[in-house]
Amino acid sequence: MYTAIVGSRDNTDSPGGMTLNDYLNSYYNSSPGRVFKYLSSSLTFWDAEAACSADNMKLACPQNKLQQAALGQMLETTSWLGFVDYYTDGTWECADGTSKMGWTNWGLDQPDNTYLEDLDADFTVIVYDKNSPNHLKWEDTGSYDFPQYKFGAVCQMECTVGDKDGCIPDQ
Ligand SMILES: [Ca+2]
Ligand SMILES: [Ca+2]
Repeated sequence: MYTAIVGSRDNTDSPGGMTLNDYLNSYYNSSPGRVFKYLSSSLTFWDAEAACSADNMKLACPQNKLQQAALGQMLETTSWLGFVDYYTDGTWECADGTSKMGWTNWGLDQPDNTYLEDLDADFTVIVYDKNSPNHLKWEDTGSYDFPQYKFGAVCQMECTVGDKDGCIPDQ
């Protein structure tokens, strides 16, 4: 699926004698990236973290539109992502400590920091609901202290593009 996205780029000449496609491929092939895996089970945030860990993965923190598009092709249910703001309310970062939230894909009126009326929302899901304006967008939900919501999960593993199938560049 990813190959098709890259393959659709223009194949015009670029300086240095390489085609643009060759240049992009050589660049991507040494780039850090992420490979993703979708878990359809109904899990609390903590159980989702544990399920990813069992596969030597972490909850996913997509960094750009390419990675987001890959998630969109995998999902069948609303799913936990790895973005949390339980360290500092309003400051979103990846729960594994490796990356901040740079590029964002928040849904309409999100994040609204609301969970069960009076609790801060500490976690993030990617919505899967074709009837919602937030379909495949992010929402904040769930609480560090009072976990009860259950969703699917998206796990990620760091990788080098070119070394692993399905490895999507972070840039
Ligand atoms: Ca919050
Ligand atoms: Ca929310």
